[in-house]
Amino acid sequence: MRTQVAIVGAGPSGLLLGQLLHKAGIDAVIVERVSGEYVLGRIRAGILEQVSIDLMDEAGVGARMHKEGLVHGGFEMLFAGERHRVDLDKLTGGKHVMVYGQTELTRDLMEARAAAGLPTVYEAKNVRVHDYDGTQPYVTYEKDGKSERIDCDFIAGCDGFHGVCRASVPRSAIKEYEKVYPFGWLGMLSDTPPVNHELIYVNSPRGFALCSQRSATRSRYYLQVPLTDKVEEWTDDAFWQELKHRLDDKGRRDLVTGPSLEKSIAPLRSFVTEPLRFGRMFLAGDAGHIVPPTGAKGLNLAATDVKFLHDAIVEFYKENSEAGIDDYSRKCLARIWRAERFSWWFTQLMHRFPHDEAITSKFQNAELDYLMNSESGMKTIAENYVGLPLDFGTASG
Ligand code: RFL
Ligand code: PHB
Repeated sequence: MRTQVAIVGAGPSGLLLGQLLHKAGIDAVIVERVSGEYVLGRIRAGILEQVSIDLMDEAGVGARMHKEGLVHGGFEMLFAGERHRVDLDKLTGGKHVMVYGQTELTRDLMEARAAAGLPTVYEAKNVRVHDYDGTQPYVTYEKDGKSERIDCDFIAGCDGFHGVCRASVPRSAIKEYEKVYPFGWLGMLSDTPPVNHELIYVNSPRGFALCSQRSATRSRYYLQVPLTDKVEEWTDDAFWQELKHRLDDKGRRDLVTGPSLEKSIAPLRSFVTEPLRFGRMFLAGDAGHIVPPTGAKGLNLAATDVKFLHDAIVEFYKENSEAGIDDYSRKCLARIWRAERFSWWFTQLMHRFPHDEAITSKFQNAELDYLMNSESGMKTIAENYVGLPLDFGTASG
């Protein structure tokens, strides 16, 4: 088989890239390790920044998102027993975010791809990338016991943190920066109305909690838990009890409990790979970087990588120029490091770390108190949360 771009991974990055390239008249084949149903079963992100909303529109798959997505012009921060609202709309001159689950976004992209008859190989085993240092890279895999090969001009590594693309790069050609946090997030999805019409980020003496949602009838909650906890040990009742402990009186009154649809524990990590381009192979999304989910940045960063990669590939084919390709890493990394910083900062501000001294939570509360009572402090949180502009700071490098 021959194509222009071989995309490894059919998560949000791979599917969005495939759709944008298709719109630009560029062929791509996607190879994915697991089944489509498995991909859709992963409950992950919930918050889209404007750049991601715009890209879904550009890819021609935004209709359901605009119908069902919930526009949020603010969120709440609960600490020292009190709530404070971050008015995104007012603090950023009218910007907002949208609650639309990663599952739904992925489904929209998958359906558009299937409707356009574009090739995706699901359950491809033993995927390998070859010769990306030259001009004739190729991807091999096994499917139904047969070995297959895709010849291409470019390889897009959209295969997530545990993917094969980054792992195939010689260690001498890559630098990885990593911080692993000493706790995880236990997430629970339930068909119950959300406790609040906006998200609530909670810093409590018992640890962080997040009250999020997917719709007016579906809630998504998270609890900070020790890494040693096992998800099977957390009954639904235990989850609701612990969430109530971490909420305020109003939250305890308003919380509607019910059976869980899904529960899982995710570790938290900050991770960045430099560079993101290796000859004719590019890393995009979680394949190149991970943020702790506190800042809701992972999916949005993936979407911006994909935008920059799409623009660079289009420039290559339509204008016969490699300038975009050459600049891919630099452009992505400038944005990535800003989001990494925000996500790390917001994580350390909102969580309880295992060996913290009593004074640390006092520092956290003092910082939160300062931020909530300062116009510039509030603006800092708001402008990072809605997402910094794509060209932020590029003039000065
Ligand atoms: P994905 O989604 O991991 O998809 C990669 C795909 O590649 C496949 N793959 C392979 N395919 C072929 N061959 C191989 N050898 C392969 N190895 C892997 C995998 O099966 C998979 O289908 O990466 P992608 O597309 O870059 O998307 C990134 C996002 O999934 C991720 O950044 C977000 O989910 C992060 N995230 C959040 N981001 C936000 O922007 N807002 C949020 O509110 C938000 N909340 C979250 C999150 C992540 C969470 N977890 C579970 C870490 C909440 C949580 C709890
Ligand atoms: C979610 O709804 O899954 C979600 C929302 C905000 C975050 C992280 C996760 O910061």
